[in-house]
Amino acid sequence: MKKFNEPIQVTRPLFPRLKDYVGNLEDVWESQWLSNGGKQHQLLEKELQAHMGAPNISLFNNGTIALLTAIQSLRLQGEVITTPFSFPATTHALQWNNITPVFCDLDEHRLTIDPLKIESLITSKTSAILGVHVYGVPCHVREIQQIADRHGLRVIYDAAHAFGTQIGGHPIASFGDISMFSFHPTKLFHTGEGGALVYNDDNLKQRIEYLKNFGIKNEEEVILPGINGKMSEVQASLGRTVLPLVEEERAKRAQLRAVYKEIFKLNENIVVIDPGEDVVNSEQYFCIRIKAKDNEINRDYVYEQLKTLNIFSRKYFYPLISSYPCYKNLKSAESSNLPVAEQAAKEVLCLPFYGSLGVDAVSSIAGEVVKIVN
Ligand code: T4K
Repeated sequence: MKKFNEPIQVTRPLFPRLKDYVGNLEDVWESQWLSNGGKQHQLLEKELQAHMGAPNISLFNNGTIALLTAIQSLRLQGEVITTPFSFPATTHALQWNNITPVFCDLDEHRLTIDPLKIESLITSKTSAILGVHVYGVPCHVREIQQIADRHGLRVIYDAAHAFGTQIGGHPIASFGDISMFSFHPTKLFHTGEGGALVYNDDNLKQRIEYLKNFGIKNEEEVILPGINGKMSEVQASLGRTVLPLVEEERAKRAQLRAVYKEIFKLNENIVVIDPGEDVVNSEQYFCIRIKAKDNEINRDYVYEQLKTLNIFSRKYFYPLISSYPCYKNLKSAESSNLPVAEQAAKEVLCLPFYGSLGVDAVSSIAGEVVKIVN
């Protein structure tokens, strides 16, 4: 076994050249304007709109506040059907809006919400479906929309991992009512911290813009109970320096994905989670499932063994959100209702995945994983 000299983390943010960022910051300093919809904010919004093929976009200070605002903007209430297999922010955003999350089990292959299990969870209180394109793998968007249309429900997607994902040539955010993107440093495209909502309905724009700015209409009128969701000029100008680097980074990651896949392809203990046919991959994470050979050689064993080699993989997303103390007493949180999610949470492992890691390091990490599981 070969130990890496330096710790290898699951991801590393894309860092533009400092002088390029400083160049953008000089404009900010000159403008003497640091927040509240300044020039950098306006420019980034336009650049992202073009890059993402977004009909409407609103920038935020992080993805979680963006999701809270999306839920407010659609006036959701009662119950929302969602996935237990995500980052805590997804469900917490419902709870902070006084909405009861109703956990739905997953599709075995995509690890996204299973459309065949949604309808039995709908009650007279259900107002929406909140799916997560986990690891950038798209939900079954067409089936979910059909269910929503049949029952008069809204659809929100947590697309935190799905910057650049496309289905059949359509940008991921063209599906559902609103999609939330995270621009945290661990994301392919980032603004240090940040996020965005992308949506088709032009009429939502004004309401979302009010909601993210305390509900202020003008100096004398506050018309909604809004929040502070504004992206600063410092964040926006960082985003403007990162954006031109994103496609090259995605291409490097695609190459690394191919290396991992080739090394794992004949191993029956390792299943690669892939986005499926006709999908452009966001290349946000590279995630596998470790099919335990016996009680000892399982995901946790692989995770620990990799650590001894200075390789820090992550168990995204273990534990399930439905097992958190704040949700575990909900009826839908019972393990017996979520067998696919329970099994996935025990098996998933995200391996180091970022462009500057390089092909040799990835070959070596993949080789070590194979040795551990064999
Ligand atoms: N929905 C979903 C599905 C999400 O995954 C997330 C966030 C959200 C909603 C909420 O969006 P935001 O409100 O965050 O915009 C990280 C991120 O903090 C979190 O944004 C992300 N999901 C989640 C999947 O990953 P942790 O607790 O794993 O972060 P941390 O600090 O352990 O970082 C992971 C690795 O990244 C480290 O091992 C090293 C590397 N790293 C991290 C940072 C921050 C760096 O190299 N440099 C850095 O600056 O949550």
